[in-house]
Amino acid sequence: MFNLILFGPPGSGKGTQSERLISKYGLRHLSTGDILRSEIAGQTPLGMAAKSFMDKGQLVPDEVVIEMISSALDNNPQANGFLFDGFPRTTAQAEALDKLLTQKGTSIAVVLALQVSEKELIKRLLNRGLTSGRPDDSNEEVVSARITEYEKKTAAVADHYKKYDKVVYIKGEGHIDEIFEALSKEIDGRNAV
Ligand code: B4P
Repeated sequence: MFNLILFGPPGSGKGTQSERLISKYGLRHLSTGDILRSEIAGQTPLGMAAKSFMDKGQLVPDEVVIEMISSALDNNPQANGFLFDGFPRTTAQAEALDKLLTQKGTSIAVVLALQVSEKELIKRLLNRGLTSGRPDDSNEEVVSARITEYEKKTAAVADHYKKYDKVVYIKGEGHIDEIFEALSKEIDGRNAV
């Protein structure tokens, strides 16, 4: 099994690059943002609870997303690997993920961390907000709140995996194809998929 975390601040290109990586490497894509948005669209109790946090640019509580990932892992016993996109977002989520993977006899192979300046992040998210209809992309205050949440709670996830020497930084600005090539090179270099 090859398990990869695509890491980075909101708007760094995680969703964009994930789509390409899963089609190249046949990994199972687990995006907590996508799962939450589909719960909201289905107006489930979980979705309604998550919406109030997401609309303000805040993280959804750990226990909710950990439970979602735990079910997703159980529901995909045949996967030859997972690409985690937007998860883990706190140290508690990272510790829970490590534990879940250990129980399945596997672990995270690498954390690919996209680096993008704050100015570019804000530009991309507000730009996506013009067409996506995502309430969290449409308001500069909410976009800034998401970046603050990232700095306060999510940046520490990289420190967690640095302890195990698993973090590789990739420049996330420039042409989407070039960034994809840089990410692919890291995966190919690990000869894993
Ligand atoms: P996510 O759905 O994970 O969204 P994101 O981080 O904002 O976006 P992403 O990074 O994937 O977007 P991308 O750059 O691809 O999270 C949304 C919310 O859900 C969170 O705020 C939180 O409330 C909640 N949530 C999700 N997971 C959670 C968790 N684990 N715990 C708690 N809460 C959680 O795209 C951005 C734009 O940039 C696009 O328009 C794209 O086209 C553009 N772009 C991408 N690459 C580019 C490039 N190289 N050049 C120019 N533009 C580019």
